[in-house]
Amino acid sequence: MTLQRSLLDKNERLAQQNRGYFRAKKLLVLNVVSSPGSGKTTFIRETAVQLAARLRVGVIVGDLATDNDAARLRTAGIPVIQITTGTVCHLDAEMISRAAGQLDLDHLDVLVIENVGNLVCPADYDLGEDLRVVLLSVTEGEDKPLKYPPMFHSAHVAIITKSDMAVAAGFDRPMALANLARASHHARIFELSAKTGAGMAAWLDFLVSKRA
Ligand SMILES: Nc1nc2c(ncn2[C@@H]2O[C@H](COP(=O)(O)OP(=O)(O)O)[C@@H](O)[C@H]2O)c(=O)[nH]1
Ligand SMILES: [Mg+2]
Repeated sequence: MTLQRSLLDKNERLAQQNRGYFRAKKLLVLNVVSSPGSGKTTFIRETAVQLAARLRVGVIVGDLATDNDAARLRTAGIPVIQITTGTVCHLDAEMISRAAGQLDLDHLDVLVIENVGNLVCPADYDLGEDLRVVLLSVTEGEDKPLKYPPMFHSAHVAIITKSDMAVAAGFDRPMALANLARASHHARIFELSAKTGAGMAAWLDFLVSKRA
């Protein structure tokens, strides 16, 4: 067995442990993945803030370096743990297990994990989430789903973000939707702007129904 294979097998075991633990705590767990800068932190912050009256949301955020994202989320009153991975380009199930132990999970309904920004490494690592959520911003090119098939194929939800910038970016919406239909054919698709709030209501209602 190759080293890579045994690492992935170990991750899979730990991910299943996480999943069992999170289920027992009645937590809905999201693993949010995308290219750097497509809007993960902003989207997670708006999701948590706008859900606050209905569900309590905590966040684990991963980056190679800095705790900037955790600081941004904390100022919005969101319980958050930052993981810095150094050179590692993804989060793994063991990191999540350790970070989750630092959150008061008994007082949360939803745990959102912001993965390290890239569309390659995180695809192979189950974290024990219920839903893998991939973001595609209107500024990054409609063909990303075709270029990164494992990530888009494994997603349960695909979200077109920064819809407020679609015209300025010359976003080809029919093309993006066609590409998502090919690469993420079983995924639920939402289109929204975390900045203006357009489209957020449908996403929030979806989360509430999933948690129930
Ligand atoms: N216009 C617009 N800008 C956004 C939106 N969401 C995020 N941004 C901006 O995109 C940049 C990167 O966002 P960030 O949340 O840090 O992305 P991350 O690297 O994926 O976590 C920041 O300048 C955000 O203000 C959006 O819905 N509309
Ligand atoms: Mg971020």
